[in-house]
Amino acid sequence: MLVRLARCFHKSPLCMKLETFIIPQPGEGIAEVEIIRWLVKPNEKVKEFDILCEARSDKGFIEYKSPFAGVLKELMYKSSEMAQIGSPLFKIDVDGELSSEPTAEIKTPESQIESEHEESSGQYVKKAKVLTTPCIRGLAKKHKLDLTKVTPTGKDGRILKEDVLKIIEGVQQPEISVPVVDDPKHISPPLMSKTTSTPEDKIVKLTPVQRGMVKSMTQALKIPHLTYSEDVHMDEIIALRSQLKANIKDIKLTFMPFFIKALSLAMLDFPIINSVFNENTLECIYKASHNVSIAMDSPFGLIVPNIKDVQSKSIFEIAKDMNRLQDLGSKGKLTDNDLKNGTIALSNIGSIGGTYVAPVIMPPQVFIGAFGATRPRLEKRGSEYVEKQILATSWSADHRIIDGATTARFVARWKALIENPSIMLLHLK
Ligand code: CAO
Repeated sequence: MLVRLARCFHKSPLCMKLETFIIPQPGEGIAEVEIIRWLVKPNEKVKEFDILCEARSDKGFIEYKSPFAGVLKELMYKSSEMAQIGSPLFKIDVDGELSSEPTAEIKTPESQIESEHEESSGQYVKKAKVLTTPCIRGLAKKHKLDLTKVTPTGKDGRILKEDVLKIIEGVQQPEISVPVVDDPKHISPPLMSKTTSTPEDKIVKLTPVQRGMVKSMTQALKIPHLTYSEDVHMDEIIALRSQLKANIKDIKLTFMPFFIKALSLAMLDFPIINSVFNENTLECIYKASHNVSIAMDSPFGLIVPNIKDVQSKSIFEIAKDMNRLQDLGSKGKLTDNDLKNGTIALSNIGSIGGTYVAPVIMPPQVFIGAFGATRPRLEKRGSEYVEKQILATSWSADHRIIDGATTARFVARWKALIENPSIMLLHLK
């Protein structure tokens, strides 16, 4: 990159006025961001305020816009690289005309993707596609390293320089990568390594989302948790959801919007459940807004955006918000606003499996609920056994300010709403 820039200056020192974009501080305590992707290639014209780059920090999604009009000349980071706050992100020639040089001279990380070929008995045999840059290919060639044996850690399976260096420097052995398991119930036969070498440990850098989790979970487990479990009959709400689902289009209506609305209604009589606790001032703030944080499993790890003002929303509005947050979460596009100011949390692991869990509170919140799978159970009614659908629920309260009796009463109120969903109708506005 630097060599290329020097060349441009050398060729035409007077025709280029380069302006450098420095990565601004997106929020307190953030030292770096992960570059998701570039939307513009070098040597393309850009206008002021064009979005050039998407990135994310542990606090959310960020778009970097161009403060200048001109020609984009240099990208300082590739997709999936970690970029330091305060370092240059890109350079723009603000007097720039499009270069007459072949664009191949200035390549984006995307345009550097090639497939790997191997010469064998005078023939070209196409091998598995390897995503990386020519520079890294050169490095691998120099060290006689087969790139198909390198475990990629970059975006979309791209091989980064450090992946190659780890092997060259002997930190890591070339290995066969194991595919990610999407369906936990599907068990593939084990991949047998052809080599006899002993397996090596692998050093994996945490993503911004995982780094956020390190901080928040360490903080959270300083809180004395009171964990409480209860079984809830789902038959009524299953029937109601089927009825409503048959009559609505364009919204995915799962059980979560009912759980969330019932939580909000139950909290009207238990305001301490929707409070935040300041241990320094020994004050509890009963929050007026019910901003319900939802633990979501995303391709980037655990994310916890919140649905704002649930107390004034219908079940359909909550479902719409859930759909929006799930969509943004799956693309890594949640904003700081989606993630901050939650007042209570829910986690539903039920679509994956499980019964009871010990959910971890997200301070300064003081309460969290978690749901396992709904499963059938035979129950005695008179002289007969009937099948009932049972949801296993677990709740954790900050035991410094909430006692077991309050927790039990609150959960009983929530359970009554789920088991008799028509009561929720009384609260419709
Ligand atoms: N019981 C019965 N059915 C359930 C269920 C449960 N507990 N949970 C989900 N389902 C059903 C849904 O109703 C849906 O069925 P339909 O296709 O018939 O509508 C299906 O399973 C898939 O649901 P979903 O998971 O896509 O949607 P959701 O609204 O139930 O949950 C979300 C949304 C974001 C909570 C969930 O997708 C998710 O990410 N869960 C994981 C949360 C997690 O990781 N928790 C751990 C936190 S600590 O690390």
